Amino acid sequence: KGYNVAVVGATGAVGEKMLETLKKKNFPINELHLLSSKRSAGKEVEFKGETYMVKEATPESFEGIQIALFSAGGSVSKQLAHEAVKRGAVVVDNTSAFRMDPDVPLVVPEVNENDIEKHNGIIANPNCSTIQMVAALKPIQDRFGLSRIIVSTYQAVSGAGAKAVDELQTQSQAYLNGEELNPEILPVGGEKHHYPIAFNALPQIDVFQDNGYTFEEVKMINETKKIMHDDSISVAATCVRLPFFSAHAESVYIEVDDANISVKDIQNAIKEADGIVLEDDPANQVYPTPLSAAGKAEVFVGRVRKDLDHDNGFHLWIVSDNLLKGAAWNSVQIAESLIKNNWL
Ligand code: 11C
Repeated sequence: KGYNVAVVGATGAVGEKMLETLKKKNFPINELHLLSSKRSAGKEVEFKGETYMVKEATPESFEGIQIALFSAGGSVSKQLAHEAVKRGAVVVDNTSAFRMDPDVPLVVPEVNENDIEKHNGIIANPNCSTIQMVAALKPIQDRFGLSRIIVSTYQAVSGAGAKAVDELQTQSQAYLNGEELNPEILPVGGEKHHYPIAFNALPQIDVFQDNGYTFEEVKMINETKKIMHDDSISVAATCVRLPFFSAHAESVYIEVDDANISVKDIQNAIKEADGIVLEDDPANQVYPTPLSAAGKAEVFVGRVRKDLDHDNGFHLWIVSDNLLKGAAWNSVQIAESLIKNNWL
């Protein structure tokens, strides 16, 4: 049996990965509808050997759709997700439009799959940098308790969209040719000031909030508490954009409740968790990197160390493909769970 599936934002970077993931997982599809904003409508996209015309998403596009995967930006989701639900679809939304809405489950299946059951038509997919962190920390929280997280991110340019990817490419070539860099996109498209990303590090992802944190940092803080069902965990984040294309890396300091546990205990918890791969062997220089994780669906963890001053403190290095587990793969996992558990 197949389902009528709509992919909204089918021509975008995440949309492309959605289609790749649906194909890879052999998702049961009856009809596939590829939708986009007006700007990208009319493009042709191939899926499993067939060519599909991308159509402009309108409220009527969702007649007869059972599952709608949205990744066309927050404004499209705000405009059309409820229209899709009204017409009987369940929406998995990859934008930040509804994530903190108490009526909308925010889900990483390895962490809080059962929250999906409570949906009222919309399920939110968290921010990419949040997803990989909570997926890796959940087995630790379950076994040893978790009271504090301090994270610094090393994020790929693909998280900022196709134009940022082009900007890194063009600037890298210009830099090596000794030409002017002319930054126009990063750190944030709509902001007044732009800085070069090539051979640089930008400590701003998304816009600044009144408290001095960027919106990316605020997302990591708030989403983590919601997904892990614990408002009492202290979370602090510093999010940084670096000049590579795919997969986000994170240096994470955690404090667990149990001060008697060892690095081995943490490693074993990670090793036994679904979807998480331990790559941690300093003697043989084994640890994950953005290049080694790109294109893969798992979350990779290495460099597990005990803090030298705090018995309950540990450091970890967490890497995952931001467009796969951080976006498309997680969304399709949610859709699979809806089907498997009869929660549609
Ligand atoms: C980035 N994390 O790397 C962002 C992209 O809320 O889904 C994803 C934004 C989001 O710039």
